[in-house]
Amino acid sequence: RSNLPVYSLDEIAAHNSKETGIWVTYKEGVYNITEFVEGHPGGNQILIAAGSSVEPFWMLYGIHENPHVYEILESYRIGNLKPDAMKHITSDMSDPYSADPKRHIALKPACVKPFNAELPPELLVESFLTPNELFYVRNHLPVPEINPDNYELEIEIEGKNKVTVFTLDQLKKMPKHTITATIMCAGNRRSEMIKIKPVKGLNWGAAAIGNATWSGVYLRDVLLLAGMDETDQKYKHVQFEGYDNDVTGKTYGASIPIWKALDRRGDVLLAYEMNGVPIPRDHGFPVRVIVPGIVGARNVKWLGKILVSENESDSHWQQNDYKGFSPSVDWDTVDFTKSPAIQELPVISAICQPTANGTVKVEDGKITVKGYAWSGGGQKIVRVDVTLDGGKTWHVAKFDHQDSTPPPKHWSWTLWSIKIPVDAKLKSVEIWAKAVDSSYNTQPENVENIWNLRGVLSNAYHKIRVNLKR
Ligand code: MTE
Ligand code: MO
Repeated sequence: RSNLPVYSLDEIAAHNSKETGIWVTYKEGVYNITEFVEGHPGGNQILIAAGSSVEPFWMLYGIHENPHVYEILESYRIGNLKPDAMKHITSDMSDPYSADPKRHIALKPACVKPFNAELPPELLVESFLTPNELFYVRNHLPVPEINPDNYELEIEIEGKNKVTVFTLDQLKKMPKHTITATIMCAGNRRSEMIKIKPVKGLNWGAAAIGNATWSGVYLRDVLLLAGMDETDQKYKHVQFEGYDNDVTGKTYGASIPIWKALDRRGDVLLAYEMNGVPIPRDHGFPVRVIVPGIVGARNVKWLGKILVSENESDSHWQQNDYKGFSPSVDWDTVDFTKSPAIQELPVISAICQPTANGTVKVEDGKITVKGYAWSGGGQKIVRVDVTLDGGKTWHVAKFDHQDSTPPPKHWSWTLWSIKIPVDAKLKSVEIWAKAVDSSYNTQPENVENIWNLRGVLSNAYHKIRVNLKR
């Protein structure tokens, strides 16, 4: 095998159709699977990896965990991935994004610089844990380059003239904890609000969300080590700053309330692993904050500094963004000082299979509907209701995957599915879904009445129309 040719990621990416030939990678192998595609038991699904790595899909579809599958793939080997192919080259000094990492082709960008991308929703619900390469990315700035050997985390407690510095090694020597938590962007499902009236923000579909295991040290432990007195009532917030910055040197920042940071049940982590491996660059390498139950924006990546303070972060993203408003507030009347920063997110669900305006097969008079549901603040999903007739008849979905942690520490999403009978005469149908959480909070019926100028908190009943195939 070592005498096979060597290919770069760009050469592989150029082989992504029947015309060019279909190449994929697995670990360091390069494979020409053009001939195999026709006979793939999973059908055309495999084309989503064309020109890219099949590895994350083998995680999604567990059926591949079989030596026989690997043998089949190996028979199509044509070469090897160029050593260091995954390392980028910083060549273009005029482009601050030239050092950004390579991304998987299946992530569909809403914006490239900065990089923001989500997975097609039908893939999202194939696995309880979202593979790292397929986890949505929401960057406001270029991805910083951090050498883990020189990494430093500064901790300051306001009013004490002392800054404590932790290296990555020091963090790794502290007790390690692992949690499973869903992270969701406040703008998830914004595209439905955009249809009502334009909003400011990226056009996210329903996949700006993912679920992963995160390992690291408790923020609480680190703060206490740094000399924080937890009985001191003066402090109200914990501020975070990332190593990512704009041309003026301004860094990304956010804060969370102090009770969340200090609460033993809060599970706030300074994480250095995602799904058992070092956090990938796009998701905050080498250390990010994981604030389970709380909006994505506070889960600061590339963590550089922590400040325990009387005040919230004064960053743009804490003060003038990621806040909710009444539907009639517009850009002339909006006053950002009047709304609190979003922290815990409300209950949400989404239909992922079938997809909006797609086609679904009727089998034995029924269609299968699949999706996710999740609620912020550690609430657990207790029910998902689905209707095909505008709410005249509701069907209760079954949970395909839910972890057993009780509220208020239930950080993961719930994957659900249901088979529902359809009227034999119908050619298309509108599917609605809504979830109920352990506080018996449920989703609002209409997106119109929760519309807001930033397009955040878009958690109305998910309503999609699909065509029926018999
Ligand atoms: N942290 C830093 N340093 N810079 C950022 O741009 N984006 C935030 C948050 N943390 C961001 C950040 C937002 S808005 C979201 S939704 C999540 O990271 C996205 O995390 P992900 O890219 O790992 O999915
Ligand atoms: Mo976000």
